[in-house]
Amino acid sequence: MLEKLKIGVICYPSLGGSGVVATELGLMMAKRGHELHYISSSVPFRLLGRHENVHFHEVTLEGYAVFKYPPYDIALANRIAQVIESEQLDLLHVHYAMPHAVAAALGKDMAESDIGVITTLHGTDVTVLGHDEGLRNTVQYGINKSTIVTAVSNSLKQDTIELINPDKEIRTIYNFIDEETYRPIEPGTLKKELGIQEDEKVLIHISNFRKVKNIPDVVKSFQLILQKVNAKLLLIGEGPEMDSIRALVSELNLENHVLFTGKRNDMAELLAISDMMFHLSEKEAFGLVLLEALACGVPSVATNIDGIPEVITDGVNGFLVNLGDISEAANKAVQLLQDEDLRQRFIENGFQTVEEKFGSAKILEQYEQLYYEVAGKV
Ligand code: GMT
Repeated sequence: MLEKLKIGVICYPSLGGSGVVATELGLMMAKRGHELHYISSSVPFRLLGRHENVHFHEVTLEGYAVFKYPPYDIALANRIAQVIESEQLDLLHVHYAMPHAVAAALGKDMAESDIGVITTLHGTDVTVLGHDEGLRNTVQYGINKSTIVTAVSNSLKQDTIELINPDKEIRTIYNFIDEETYRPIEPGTLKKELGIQEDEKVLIHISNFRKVKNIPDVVKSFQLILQKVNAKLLLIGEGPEMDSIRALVSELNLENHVLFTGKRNDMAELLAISDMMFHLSEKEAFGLVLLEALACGVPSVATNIDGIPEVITDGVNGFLVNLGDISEAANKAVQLLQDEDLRQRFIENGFQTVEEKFGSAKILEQYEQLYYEVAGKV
């Protein structure tokens, strides 16, 4: 039997995609008997509560008048060094290059350790920060200092090679689905609770409301859809663009048709009442919510950019549209919402996609192999 590993995980604790992947992956590894040590500023959301084989090491930082910007990255490196030594870790798995890959390199150096570091790139750490002259070299440094680098899609792998020019090979390991959480369930009473009529179709958009999510196009396209389909648009999440989206909804007189719910934890329930996911991002390395929707039986209309076509195949398990073409997006949405046979076909094909490409067992095995490789225990 293979030895159980002690794995240090560095990730953002918030609800963003990279944090979700880091925690779900860690929890599944813990169930396989490995010992997981999360190092972060607060307990990652999904780790709240007790989980066997999972430990949390908080990064603390005292305020000090001299600091204009408290040096979180340095405090993180300091904590990484401590945990490498105190827990005798076998490897580090870092999610999102900035600042985590750099902090891991520094922490490893401080601990005078030869521990292996896996860095998983998630998207904007390359596709946005890679364009920032003030950070590009640092992203490159973090990647080059890692032992193994993975990207969540082939598209992100290609973008990293072109934008960062790393001296490391990059391997693609797709994101996966936690089948216990994301599965079709009975709709229940949520539709009624949200004030949605039985005969109204439901379109859902879930994101962190950042500019890259291009939510104005979702709202403008929805206005066109309303000319043909009686529907409500659910906007789930929070983020910097929230105020401008609310203003746009009001300017277009769509208040009675658009529901802002804020952040929610009941994703499977929300997806159970949804007929279609609407996701018109201008950058998207993978699109974890599109995969979650497929697993819950909700087909998407999404933009044909970056890693999205690796999850959604146009005309098979959803529709892909050109970025910025809101009438094409509306036409495809109307087609999907008015043709239940087509929608059912997409749903069935979606289940097949999830099982064949993104099942947790398959992806976990790929990560576990990497863990043994990097820990020198193959
Ligand atoms: O932009 C976000 O939605 C958050 C970001 C993150 O790192 O938390 O998401 C990225 O990682 C997700 C998980 O791998 C991917 O599913 C998202 O596509 C990716 N976001 C972008 O590329 C914009």
